[in-house]
Amino acid sequence: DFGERKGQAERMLGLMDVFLKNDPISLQKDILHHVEYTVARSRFSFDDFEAYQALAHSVRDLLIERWHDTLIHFKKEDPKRVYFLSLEFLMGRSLSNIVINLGIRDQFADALSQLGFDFEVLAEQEGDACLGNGGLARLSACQMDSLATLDYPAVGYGLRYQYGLFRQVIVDGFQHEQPDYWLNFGNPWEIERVHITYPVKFYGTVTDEFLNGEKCKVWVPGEMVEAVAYDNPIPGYGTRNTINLRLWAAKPSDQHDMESFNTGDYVDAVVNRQRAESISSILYPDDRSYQGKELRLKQQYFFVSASVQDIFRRFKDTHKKFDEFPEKVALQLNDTHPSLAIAEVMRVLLDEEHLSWHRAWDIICKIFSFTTHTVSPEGLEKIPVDLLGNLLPRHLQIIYDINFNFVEELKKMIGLDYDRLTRMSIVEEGAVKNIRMANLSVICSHTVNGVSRLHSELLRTKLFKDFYDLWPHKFQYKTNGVTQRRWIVVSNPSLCALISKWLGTEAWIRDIDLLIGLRDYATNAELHQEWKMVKKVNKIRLAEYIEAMSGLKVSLDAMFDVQTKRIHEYKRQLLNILGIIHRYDCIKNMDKNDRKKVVPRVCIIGGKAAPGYEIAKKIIKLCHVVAERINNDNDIGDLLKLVFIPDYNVSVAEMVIPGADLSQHLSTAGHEASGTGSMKFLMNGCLLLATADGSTIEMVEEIGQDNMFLFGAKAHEVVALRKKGPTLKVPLQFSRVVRMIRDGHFGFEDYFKSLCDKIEGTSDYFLLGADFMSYLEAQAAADKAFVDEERWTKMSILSAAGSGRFSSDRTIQEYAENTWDIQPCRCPF
Ligand code: GP0
Repeated sequence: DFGERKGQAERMLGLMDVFLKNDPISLQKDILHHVEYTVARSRFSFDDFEAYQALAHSVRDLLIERWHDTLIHFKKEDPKRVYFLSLEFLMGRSLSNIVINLGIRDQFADALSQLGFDFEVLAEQEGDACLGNGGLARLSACQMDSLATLDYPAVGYGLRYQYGLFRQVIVDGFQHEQPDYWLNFGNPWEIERVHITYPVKFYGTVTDEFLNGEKCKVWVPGEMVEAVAYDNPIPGYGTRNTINLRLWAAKPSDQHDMESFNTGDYVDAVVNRQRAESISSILYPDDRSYQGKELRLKQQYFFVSASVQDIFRRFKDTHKKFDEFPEKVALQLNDTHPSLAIAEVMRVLLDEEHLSWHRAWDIICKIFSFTTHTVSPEGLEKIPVDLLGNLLPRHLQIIYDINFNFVEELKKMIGLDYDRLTRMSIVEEGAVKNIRMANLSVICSHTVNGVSRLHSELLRTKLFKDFYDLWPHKFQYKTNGVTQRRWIVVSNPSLCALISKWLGTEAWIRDIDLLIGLRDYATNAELHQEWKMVKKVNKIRLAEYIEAMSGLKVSLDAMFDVQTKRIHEYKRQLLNILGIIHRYDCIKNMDKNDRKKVVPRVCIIGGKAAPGYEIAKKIIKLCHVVAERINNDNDIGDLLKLVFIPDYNVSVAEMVIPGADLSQHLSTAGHEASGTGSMKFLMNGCLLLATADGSTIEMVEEIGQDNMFLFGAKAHEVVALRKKGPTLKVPLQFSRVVRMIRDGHFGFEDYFKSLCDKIEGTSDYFLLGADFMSYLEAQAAADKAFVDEERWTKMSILSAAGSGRFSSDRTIQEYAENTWDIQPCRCPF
């Protein structure tokens, strides 16, 4: 039968693979097919958004095919897999990233232009997926891209929040938060798996029972919800491999609270049931402090429990003996947020698989690795014992048992040093008893990673000193990285083309070390011309955005000076604003001749403040009142402008970063675990003005001190400076700008009083006063360099050329080799 044979042939050739249909006509047909049948608009009449939807579905078809092939290949090969557990993934937009990784961007762009559409315009129709707060969450997204590209058998697990990070709206200079109901217009990049569901249990009691003559624990839950899988295929670049990011959504379970249905209160019972969905409804917007919230704990356990069940199911499909578990499974804890996975795996092994404590514990110690992203002890999660015991009674028992065994062992090793035992215990005694999730994670993981060398040093000497002394071998670090696919190829196409032209290859997109080749042309006049052109194109794009957003016209000749990141006291956006006030004040006091020497600046600040973080919100307001004053001062003109970019997110970053001349990273040394924004700026040839903190220290090693503007106290000096406290002298210039704010120069003096109080006298914890002069000097050095165009361009080229170490490809390879012990598993083309 011809039809059947034809069908077989098609199956053998691959359904609709890129090789068969990358000609413009087939692609157009495919897009129009989706316009008509998926989007359900007439193929004769559809708008940009509908065209985007149809396009996305065409791309998705290609993606799904590769994804299936990869999953089948993994299944066949059965390699050890890494399961990347993270409560946050900041994916941003997907379309451009996906078509570039699939290698079909140009084909689609051609096909679309023949249909009368512009690829870039359609790409901008997509909303951002903001399922995360900041650096930590974007890091997870970059790492997924690298895991796929490097062919590692990996699965990402997280939560499918219905509301992502709030949208920041500025009203009268104040931040307001608006809900981000991002699924409103559908999400073509996810695949709902109605059949992949797991029950997740909460509350209830634990009883002792006998099973085959053996005593065992039985957890009788009080509530049950269903976790439904939503799969998000993540394609690698230059490979067929497409891995899975599985996000869980909460749905009511059929077993949920059956009692109330029998009591006759039907409507109430249904409404009650529906509440289950709230577990995955919202992302917590405070990046770092969410202590003591039951919903947050429920979210953590919900995604952990579903993921662990999924991992066990996959393992048991092909394996019988649990001793093989560590040969097939590596579990990566992205911060302590998923650390309940430790107790959950233990529970499953003990209570469901009936392994002995000894065997179960042995497995635990071989499968978990933990990465921490913070330097501050307050950043470490604690869970009140009462809360945990109520929500997850069996897990609390298990954690207590783990702790008991650990403390007994510890006593044998260090004796009865009670101070130390108290510090190292998983249980924190006190008015409120807490479970220290970081201690749990360190004790149960085979490896503890920091995110930069300095961070790791601080972990070993401060945060986890007691543990380091006990188990030095556990401690490693993997300096963070970002993916050049997103942060150069997608976001800066002109720079991408330029780099490929000068290196004579596109191979750097997979092999970032090749970037170093640009060093050979660092003084080449022709490259300088082209390099400057690229920067100009990106500055125009950014200037247009600023004008559209705020009505402000900025000069392209000015230095575009950017600080974009979450607003935090330790990140010192305030130092930046004080510096701007100082600059303004200086210009005001200059005569005509001196003004001619001023390097014009457009200062750009952006970032969200956690909704409950008062001081951070005041910093945003201060930025606005200062901007208002400066931008409307005719006496200043183009010499200085200040712009606050609202709602900073991944797609805004993609536009801002390539357009920056200078970027600022001002954290008080010793406070930024790594910093990843800086890496994106560096890759885009943007010069850095920074403290010697986190990964910046490693950047200096790569590109040299002469090519950056470093300032401020070093991490070890910070400690000494703080000790000096009240005897510290602050420079007059500093007192003067703070006085201007206090005296109401910019209005709202009552509102800003607490802000000023925080940085004057003994309370200047983040040392703005102490670092102020050094900061101004670095700024002056940047001005001086900027007027020497040739020198600046050379520094810019050398920045990009030296950024290779900060690719997440390098980070992931190090994790694979030194922490997870996994091998690439490449799907044949
Ligand atoms: C660290 F503790 N980070 C936390 C947190 O709760 N959220 C978060 O985004 C960041 C660090 O501040 C970082 O230094 C780091 O590079 C990033 O995690 C990824 O490791 C900011 O860039």
